[in-house]
Amino acid sequence: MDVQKLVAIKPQERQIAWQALEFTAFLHFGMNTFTNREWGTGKEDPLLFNPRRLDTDQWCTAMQSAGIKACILTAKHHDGFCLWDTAYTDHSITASSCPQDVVAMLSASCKKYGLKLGLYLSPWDMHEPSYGTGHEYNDFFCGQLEELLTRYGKLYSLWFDGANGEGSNGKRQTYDWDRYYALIRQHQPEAVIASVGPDVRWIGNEAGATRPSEWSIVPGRLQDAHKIAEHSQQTEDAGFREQGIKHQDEDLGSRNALRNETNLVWYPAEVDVSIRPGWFYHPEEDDKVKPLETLLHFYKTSVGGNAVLLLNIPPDREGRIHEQDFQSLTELGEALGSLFSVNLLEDPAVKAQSDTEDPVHPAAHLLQKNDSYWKPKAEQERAEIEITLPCPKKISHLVLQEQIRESQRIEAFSVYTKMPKEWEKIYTGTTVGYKKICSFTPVETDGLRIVIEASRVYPTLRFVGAYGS
Ligand code: FUL
Repeated sequence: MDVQKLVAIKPQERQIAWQALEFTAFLHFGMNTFTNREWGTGKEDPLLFNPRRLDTDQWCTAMQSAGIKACILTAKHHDGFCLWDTAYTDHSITASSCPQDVVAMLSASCKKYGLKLGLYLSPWDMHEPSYGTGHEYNDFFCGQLEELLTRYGKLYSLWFDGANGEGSNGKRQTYDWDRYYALIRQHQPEAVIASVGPDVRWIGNEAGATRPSEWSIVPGRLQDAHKIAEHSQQTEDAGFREQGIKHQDEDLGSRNALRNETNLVWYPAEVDVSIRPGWFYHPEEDDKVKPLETLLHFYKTSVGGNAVLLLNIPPDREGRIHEQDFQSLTELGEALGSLFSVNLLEDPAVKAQSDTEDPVHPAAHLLQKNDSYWKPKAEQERAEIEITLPCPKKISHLVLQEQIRESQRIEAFSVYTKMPKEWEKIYTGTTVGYKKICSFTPVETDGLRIVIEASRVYPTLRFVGAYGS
């Protein structure tokens, strides 16, 4: 494998902007909320949709309490019921007991609260009679997509899931993915197309698990829509979510895994996982909202494991985020705030130096929170950085970020702390990518050494932060 070819693969601007959001939310809301199901039938009476206290501002406050920066709403799930006033079907909020355009309401709330909005539009549609006809359904789907792309302002993500229970009703639809993608590029060129799409890779499970070495440079064949669908949820049964974990073990991007691949792409991972057992709200799950430790673990392994976290928070039958979920989110926001708000290296007296630094990209750059970065002056796969603090501090987390504009390069690294007499290794890791959060037993020290043991051509680092607990 020509390693120069690997580092020539770089992200698109829209992928960089998406990755920087770090922590995002999924909002599964729709007919299933009122029928207590995960997958509907498409035959539901629209009048069943009846949120009496619908409050999308409250959704935004709940999300912000956890530090979430963007959200994706299920504008249409598999049952075909639409949360906006669409001209293409009567099966929508317009015929429901609450004829308010939920997409419009959420779009206004997101603007007010400074959150970005994305939309989930299920290709599989159990209600629409033209489903399974090929061209006719593709026209219908593109019509709906175009409404969403043109009416609700700027969208950051269009999310297509791969699920289908096709065969159960004898209908099989050939999706015109290229046409859907072209429509999105035409109307919302800055939005990413996620899951069954070319910009954002579904992590491959719904259990919140990230690979220990998550690569954003992977074989292009992973973008194949049919393959993604094969691995996706095949039945309504939520048990899938726990079983899906095995998919996480695959090595997608090491030099060895890529050695025979000819087509490589930048295809970063997104971790979609629910705060509750189901994707939709079920009253019997009120006492099964995931506790703080689980949510913190998801955050550290996904945001801190070169992925974006897409945490599902399903609004309830009132049309609000249930207090149980709200409380978990608030606790998470507080915990993240107390863990990561004070960077112990953000002090003019802290010094960073490296063995062989490029004068244009000195080690001092990695103490700054901007786009500048450090790299060695020559092509060298191994390099060291030493950071000196003016006095000992208690450190429990180290955050490393590569400059992903220059590709993903680091393959192995170790962190050492300066003990009174010698250096002691406290952490070993593999990939870094957009962000790596290293957690370890708190240690008191005034010196840190980051040793990049292996990288592709040469490493870069854009940011290093140290945090205490
Ligand atoms: C899956 C769907 O079948 C689930 O209902 C959920 O929307 C999940 C995010 O994607 O494919």
